[in-house]
Amino acid sequence: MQKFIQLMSLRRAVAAALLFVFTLSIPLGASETESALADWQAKRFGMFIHWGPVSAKVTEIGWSRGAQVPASEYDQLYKTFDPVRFDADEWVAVAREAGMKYLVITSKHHDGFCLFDTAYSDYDIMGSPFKRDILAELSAACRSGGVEFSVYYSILDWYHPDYPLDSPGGRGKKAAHNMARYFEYVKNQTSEIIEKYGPLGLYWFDGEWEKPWTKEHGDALYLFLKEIQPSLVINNRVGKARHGMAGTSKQSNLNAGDYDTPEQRIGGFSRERPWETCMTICKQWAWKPEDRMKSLEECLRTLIHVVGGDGNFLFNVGPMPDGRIEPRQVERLREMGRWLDTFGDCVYGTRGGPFMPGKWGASTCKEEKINLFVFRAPHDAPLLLPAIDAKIVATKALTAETVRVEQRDDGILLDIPAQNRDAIATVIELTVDREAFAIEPVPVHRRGKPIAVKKTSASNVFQGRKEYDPSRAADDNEQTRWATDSGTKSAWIELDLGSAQRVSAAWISESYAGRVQAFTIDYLSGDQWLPCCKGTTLGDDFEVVFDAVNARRFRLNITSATEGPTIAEFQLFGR
Ligand code: H79
Repeated sequence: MQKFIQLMSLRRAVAAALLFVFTLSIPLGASETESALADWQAKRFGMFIHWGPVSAKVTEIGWSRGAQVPASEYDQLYKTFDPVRFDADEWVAVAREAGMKYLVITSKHHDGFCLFDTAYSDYDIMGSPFKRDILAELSAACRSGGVEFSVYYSILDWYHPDYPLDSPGGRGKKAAHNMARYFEYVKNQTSEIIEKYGPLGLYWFDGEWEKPWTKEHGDALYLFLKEIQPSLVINNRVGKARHGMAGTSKQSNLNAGDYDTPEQRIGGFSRERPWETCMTICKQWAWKPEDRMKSLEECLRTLIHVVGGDGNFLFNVGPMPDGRIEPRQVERLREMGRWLDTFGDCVYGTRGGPFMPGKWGASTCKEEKINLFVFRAPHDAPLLLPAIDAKIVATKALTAETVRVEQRDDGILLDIPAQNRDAIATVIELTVDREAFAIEPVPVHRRGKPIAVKKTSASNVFQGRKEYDPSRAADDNEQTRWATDSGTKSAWIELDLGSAQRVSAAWISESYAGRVQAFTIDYLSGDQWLPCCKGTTLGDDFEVVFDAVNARRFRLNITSATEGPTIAEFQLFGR
């Protein structure tokens, strides 16, 4: 025991020394990490796979334990898990056909079940009737199929007796737990995975937010794994620095892994810190029959928006209990791949910008080329992109035949005739007179800048929470929103411009498109609210031009909604 303690403290001292070196001078393996990060960023598009015995219950992986499925039943599911149609080469072929360059599979999700043959637990695939090591077969298939193999690992573990929290969802507590011993289990398994199936591209951690995991655990695990494989790329969920589902990292915490992880949402434009949006192709992470599947337009525009924001896109499928990826999902992925066959050069190995992504579209760049992906131009006018500090020397329309591009002092005018607008994205290549990545990134307003707002107010704010207050609809950021309490059927949001201004157009983006059923845009004249526009549905891209009014206060007055309305942007324009 004495020896054990000495050993532990020695280890801790070494870890502390390493941590000191890591945080205050040259990061451990900095060059390997940097080049591995750059290689991974160039891949841009990957496949996420959430799978396990729970697929038989068609409920959500990890979270349904102790909720929709009693824990005692959940924990026995592996005894009948027999995915006889599992074919690793087939999965890898689907990823490749989709244009995905890497793959991340759940080695162990929150439910604790191990999809691989582990020496440290019997709750694994070798205890199932299937008895085939999924990770061994998949990593081999990836290597021969030219797709980089990576692993997801849940830090929290509702099943393991040493991990303090239990299902449902961590609300239960285990009687006899031992976090120090559990930490050894994590180290044993994560190193076992590298040794057996590595080298890995990424270590994709998750479930770090619960109390038992500390920043110290995160730092120690990060250093431990980088020592085994210096080229590993580790996500920010190894530590305690993540801002919830937004996935960004708190700046105060030096060791926040190598990149940020927005979940089920598109991350904000960022070139400073690598990031990756993870998102499901349907609603669940695990398979569910007839789960609503995203349209091809949604899938591709999400990919384009992410890449245009300089992020990677990790797109999830949950294979079925028989081992196959659902055929309609395979078909959707192949459709994405066919688009990428044509436009892959504008995606892989590019960086986001210089025109920041939004409802209008997105842009990527490489060497002297800028690729524009236009989703929507104004209905009644050419699209005006802001001015950039470079001269356009050539333009080439990659989808439409005729697109007029005119570089003026106030910006770049793109005239895309209606019949030449592509259903997914009109792609236009600009060649500039310098390295495109060096051009300062600029936000895009299809009609020029909206009128500045001095103050906002609203009839209702979702749970009174600051992150949903009305200013979020006037911050020129489509990622944030004003929200109202669930069950709200009518509501208003007001923009106070500080002084009377000429207003003749508005742009509104509803976050959950389809809730608003009737509305007016009103302005205050004396002590009377008068309408300047009336309408029924809004959707995520409502644009209106009306007879100009001079006023200081404007309201979007929603008179009928199916559910609490929520608005990403409410912008006013003077021309
Ligand atoms: O594996 C998939 C999901 O099962 C898993 N992450 C993806 C990749 C997932 N775990 N939790 N969640 C999804 C949602 C949990 C959200 C919350 Fe929280 C946990 C809310 C409060 C605690 C995350 C951590 C957001 C704030 C803190």
